[in-house]
Amino acid sequence: MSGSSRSDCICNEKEPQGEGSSWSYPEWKEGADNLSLFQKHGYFIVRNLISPEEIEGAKGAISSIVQKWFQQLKSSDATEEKDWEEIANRLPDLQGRDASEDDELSIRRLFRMALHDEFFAQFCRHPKIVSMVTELLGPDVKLLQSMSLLKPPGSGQKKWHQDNAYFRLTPARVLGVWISLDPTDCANGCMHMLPCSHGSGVYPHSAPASNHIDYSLVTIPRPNDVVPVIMSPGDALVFHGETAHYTPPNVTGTRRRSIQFHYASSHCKPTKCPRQEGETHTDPTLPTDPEKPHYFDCDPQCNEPEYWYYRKAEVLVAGREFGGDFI
Ligand SMILES: O=C(O)CCC(=O)C(=O)O
Repeated sequence: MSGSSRSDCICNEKEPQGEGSSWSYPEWKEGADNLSLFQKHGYFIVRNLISPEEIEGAKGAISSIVQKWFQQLKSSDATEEKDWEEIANRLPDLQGRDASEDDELSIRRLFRMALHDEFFAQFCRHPKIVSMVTELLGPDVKLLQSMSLLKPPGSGQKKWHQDNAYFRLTPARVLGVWISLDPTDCANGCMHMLPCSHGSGVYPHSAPASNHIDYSLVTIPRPNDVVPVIMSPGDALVFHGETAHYTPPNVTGTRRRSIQFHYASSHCKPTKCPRQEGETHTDPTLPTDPEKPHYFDCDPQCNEPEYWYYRKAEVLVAGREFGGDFI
């Protein structure tokens, strides 16, 4: 794809593969037993889930959210802290730069677009996606979270993690639908999966003291076990909420844009902090690191407001609401 160095990637992929990727993945097929495929591997690929027009629509909607956000930021006393939860997360290392250089290149993520943008409010109910997620999760499904991951040139890795370390839903009937808007490979930070890592619960995660909810796996997978998922625009990666994944830094000169929707069964419940229940699941044999005190399963601070942020559903997309669920 780019011919650039990709030495930052932890998998064993030696050469950029681009269009001619030799990797094969479990793949969704109309009318096949996709539920068994998902249950076995913890993820699958859907080729051409969305059309070229829908890809352009999504890119346009992202640009318009970014422009609106910067206008608001420039014309009011809004601060990044204030807006972070609802709109965007700027690249920390680009924060000092003048946003007018290129607003979109300074944005790493957009959050909760389905709540404040009409295009994404419709898009999360895309009939093909709803049909697929109800096949996997059952008839009652909520959109838990919408995100755009813009991965600009120079942006860093997203460390290994399981999404249910953030959501903490039980049962773990939760999945991500990650749709590429640009070609993705190891050089620009494609998704990397640890196949079959779902089904045994959430493994121990830790977080840096500077960002106590930026959870990542304590034990990093071995490179030989890791699968880089090389995708074309419009392809989707559907993965279980407990399937461990990571993206390496983007070492190319161009963005790697994607949109990601997390869906969960309306029957899921948020788990409490195990400490509140008098339980501790953290492996007692792990060394305690004063720089990383916030083990997922044994958080001394609890930090409940942040945890709840990741468990607040955005939209009911199919079936019924349930009282006392994860909203
Ligand atoms: O797209 C990325 O770079 C990472 C996405 C991801 O793993 C996440 O948001 O949980």
